[in-house]
Amino acid sequence: MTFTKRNDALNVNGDTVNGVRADIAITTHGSDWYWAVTAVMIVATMAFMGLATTKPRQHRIFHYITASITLVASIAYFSMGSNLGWTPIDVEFQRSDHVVSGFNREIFYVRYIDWFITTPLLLLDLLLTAGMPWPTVMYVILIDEVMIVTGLVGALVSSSYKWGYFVFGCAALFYIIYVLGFEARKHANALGKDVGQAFLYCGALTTFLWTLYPIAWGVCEGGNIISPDSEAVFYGILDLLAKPVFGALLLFGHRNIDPARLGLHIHDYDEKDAFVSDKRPGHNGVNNGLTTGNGVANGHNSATNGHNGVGNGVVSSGADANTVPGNTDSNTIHGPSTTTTAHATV
Ligand code: RET
Repeated sequence: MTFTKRNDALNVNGDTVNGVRADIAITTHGSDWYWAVTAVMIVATMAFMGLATTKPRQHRIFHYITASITLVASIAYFSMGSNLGWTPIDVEFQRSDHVVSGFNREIFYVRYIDWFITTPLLLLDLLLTAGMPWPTVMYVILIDEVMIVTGLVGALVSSSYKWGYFVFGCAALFYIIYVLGFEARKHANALGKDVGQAFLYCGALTTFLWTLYPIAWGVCEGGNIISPDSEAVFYGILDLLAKPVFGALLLFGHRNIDPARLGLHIHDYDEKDAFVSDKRPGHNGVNNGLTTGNGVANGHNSATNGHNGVGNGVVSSGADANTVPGNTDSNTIHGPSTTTTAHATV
């Protein structure tokens, strides 16, 4: 039996969509490359999930977020490798260079669906690492969604008005970079040297890579300067660095950081319910699970106070805290004085 190497995607899923043929489209080389990236994304997802199983459940939050990012990307790249998830759009600039000559260009909208899901997760990875307060996390994510949607709409517009959307998207990116570079960096440093360093590496990589995306957009969907095959390579390399490489770096940075230090107090079934522990003091679990969910806001307290530990914020951040009197020893709360105050306040 002989095996022949064959990528049939372009034959099966042709270059005509809704009756319109895209004359500026990927070739089998582009499709092959997309398949290769799909494979890397799948392997990365399995690796991140495998690593997660080596940790107690309470310590897996960053593994889950990071694995979700590469999982979603695997499906987007599967679509693009299959020559699916695109629509033909009239180009604003008709070029004479044969690789980009024609009237319609394949615009892979599936890319933006991927980014719409994964860029908030990437930001969540970073902003949770920095222990940012949840309103900031939510707002930065909203601005990120604005950036992705403006990129998508701009890519689908044929006229020069596409650049209006592009400008909105770039403004959104500036804001995100500002928050990462200034506010979140300060927060991360306040949480300890190791947290500050993990954030610095991942934040710097993100800032650098994310500024290259609008450049790719400008020469692909925007300006129709480079071919769809080159587009595949340009965005593909960026996505590989921004997802699996970023993810590996982030998880490595987190290897010795307990999420509780970031205000992410998460409890598992083997820890006693804090309601029960309220009645039987001294029997609750390590993390007093009740504090779950207050995580992001907690980080805020600690970082702004400067001198308090992260965990302090937890007990002051909600009614939950009042169910754990007398259990301060088994809490992950650092800094007894604040703990006492917090109990008094709820
Ligand atoms: C667009 C065009 C509009 C202007 C700007 C853009 C930026 C996109 C970015 C995308 C990041 C994607 C990532 C994917 C992960 O794998 C939408 C291209 C500024 C920054 C990190």
